[in-house]
Amino acid sequence: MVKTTHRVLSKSQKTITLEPPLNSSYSVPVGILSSIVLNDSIEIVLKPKKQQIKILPRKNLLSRSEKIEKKIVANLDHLFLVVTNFPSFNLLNSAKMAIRARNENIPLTIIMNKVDHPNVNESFKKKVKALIPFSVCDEANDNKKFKIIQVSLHDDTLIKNLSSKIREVALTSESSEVSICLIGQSGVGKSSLINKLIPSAAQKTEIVSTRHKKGRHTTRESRSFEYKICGDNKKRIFVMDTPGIDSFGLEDLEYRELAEYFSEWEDINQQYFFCKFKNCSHDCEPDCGIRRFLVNLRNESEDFQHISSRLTLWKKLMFNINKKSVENNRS
Ligand SMILES: Nc1nc2c(ncn2[C@@H]2O[C@H](COP(=O)(O)OP(=O)(O)O)[C@@H](O)[C@H]2O)c(=O)[nH]1
Ligand SMILES: [Mg+2]
Ligand SMILES: [Zn+2]
Repeated sequence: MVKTTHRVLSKSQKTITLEPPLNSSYSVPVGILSSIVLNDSIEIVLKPKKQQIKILPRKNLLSRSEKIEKKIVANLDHLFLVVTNFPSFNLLNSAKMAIRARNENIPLTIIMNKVDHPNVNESFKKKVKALIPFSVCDEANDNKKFKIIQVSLHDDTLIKNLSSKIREVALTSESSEVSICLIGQSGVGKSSLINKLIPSAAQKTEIVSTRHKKGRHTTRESRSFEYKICGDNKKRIFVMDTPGIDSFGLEDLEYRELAEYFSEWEDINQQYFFCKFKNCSHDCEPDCGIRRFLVNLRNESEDFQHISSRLTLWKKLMFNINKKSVENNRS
């Protein structure tokens, strides 16, 4: 009996590729293939006449929707949510991705791409800020936790912002193997950014697109690429490309999960004004601390704009949550 463990580097309809050995293609019975996701750790046990495949316990799992299970990737150390305004930005969907990451305890960084493009203007940048919790104490450390990194494929200095972030994630991680995944709407530039950072990834994309005679670089399958940083041979970094995610369900979102993403409400309640009602929706209830806090900020201030856009986003998301969970939380 031989027992080996492997990382899933890519997954298509019929096969997965694994490492080690690097990029070995592997045919897997359909039954188990559907449960395997990118970056899973799997164990293969070879017995004299048969083989057994087992998915090892996952650290976390990012999926599109809870109801119709659409798993994207597992075992992440960090998630890069790539956003841009060409194609146009979808705040609600992006927020849903951020919430899902938070639920799975995956640290998130927002990568604002295509800053060279005229659509990526100040008003768009303000919109994106709604994804970031308002920091009540506004300490430098707090901002670091949830940073927006501006990049452009066509600007090497800005690309460095991205590579330094990857480096930072890798070097601050305790594990020797670090997994980072790029997600976002299609066309935001995920594949282009990975190709830029990892030249061997670019080659693969080219081969695929020539074979299928397609001009577009459409990523249908999820893939993982090893990113080498100079001066460190001990850390292994895997950067993952995923197909564009244009809709992200959160049908089963619980009130508690939403409240965690909008942690500033609780901070404001504790430090400034109190909402009269527990689980206030900060919408039309009397004596709402958040609305009072907002009134106290000056209209034109950046904080005012930030809180207002967070509040608008919160209200939109409240429509999406499992109504029962609000009741449960109230009792
Ligand atoms: N202007 C501009 N275009 C970009 C940038 N990054 C990517 N693109 C273009 O955006 C299009 C979609 O990129 P792609 O990597 O396929 O997006 P994906 O669907 O997220 O993988 C391609 O035509 C890229 O050349 C950028 O920083 N600036
Ligand atoms: Mg792509
Ligand atoms: Zn309130």
